[in-house]
Amino acid sequence: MIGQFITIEGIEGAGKTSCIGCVERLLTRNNIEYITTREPGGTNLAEKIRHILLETKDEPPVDLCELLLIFAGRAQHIHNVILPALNAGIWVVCDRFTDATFAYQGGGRGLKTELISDLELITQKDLRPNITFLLDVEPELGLSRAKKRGELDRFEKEELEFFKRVREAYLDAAVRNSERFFVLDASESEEQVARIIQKTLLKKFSLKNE
Ligand code: Z5A
Repeated sequence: MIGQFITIEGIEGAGKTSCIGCVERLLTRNNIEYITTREPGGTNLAEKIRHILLETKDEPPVDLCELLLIFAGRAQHIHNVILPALNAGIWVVCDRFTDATFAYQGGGRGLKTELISDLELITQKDLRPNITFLLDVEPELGLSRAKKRGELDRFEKEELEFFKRVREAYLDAAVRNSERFFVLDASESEEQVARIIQKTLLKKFSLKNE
């Protein structure tokens, strides 16, 4: 595997979208071939699963069904998009990956970590991100940013306590996987967050900033 696998994580409204833009600009300046993708989603089939997951009007999936749908989409995404890119030397920038499952389905929903770890191993084997940016923000602030965008999806309608558990699970994961996690204070300005991300990538991958 030659390409690098970069993931961006955080609760709603943490600022993942602008963070991805700053990663893309740095890779472009360094003439690095990359793709940007997201989870849930990333392929036609996985985007259909995403729609089911975020849908609010239809029958809501029970927690185990939600978890299995997420890994079903992930299997498709890894096989059809992520691994072919990495194996071809193309970098992959992914808006959320399995750390989100540990945070939302583990921390938020309360599903067992061992169950998620087993599915992770079955679905990914040894595939893990090379670097993960966790945009950490108080749920109150993140949700207030997200709410300004209009209609809320099924996750965004959860109680504040749910997002507090998600945040704690993310921070725990960052401690357990400190070799690849970079935690950023996402209550800072978008410019400041972008500066730190670029600085981290420049150092980790010996890139140029010109
Ligand atoms: N999910 C799951 O449960 N399990 C899994 O395994 C996976 C996902 C992979 C969809 O994800 C849902 O799937 C997600 C968890 C679940 N829950 N929800 N909802 P998603 O990533 O597609 O959706 P999202 O989390 O809702 O994304 P988001 O709200 O778009 O977050 P964001 O990308 O971090 O926010 P943003 O669009 O960059 O920023 C939101 C607004 O805040 C925007 O107006 C910005 O201009 C503003 N903003 C951003 N940063 C700043 C700063 N620093 N200062 C001021 N204003 C800012």
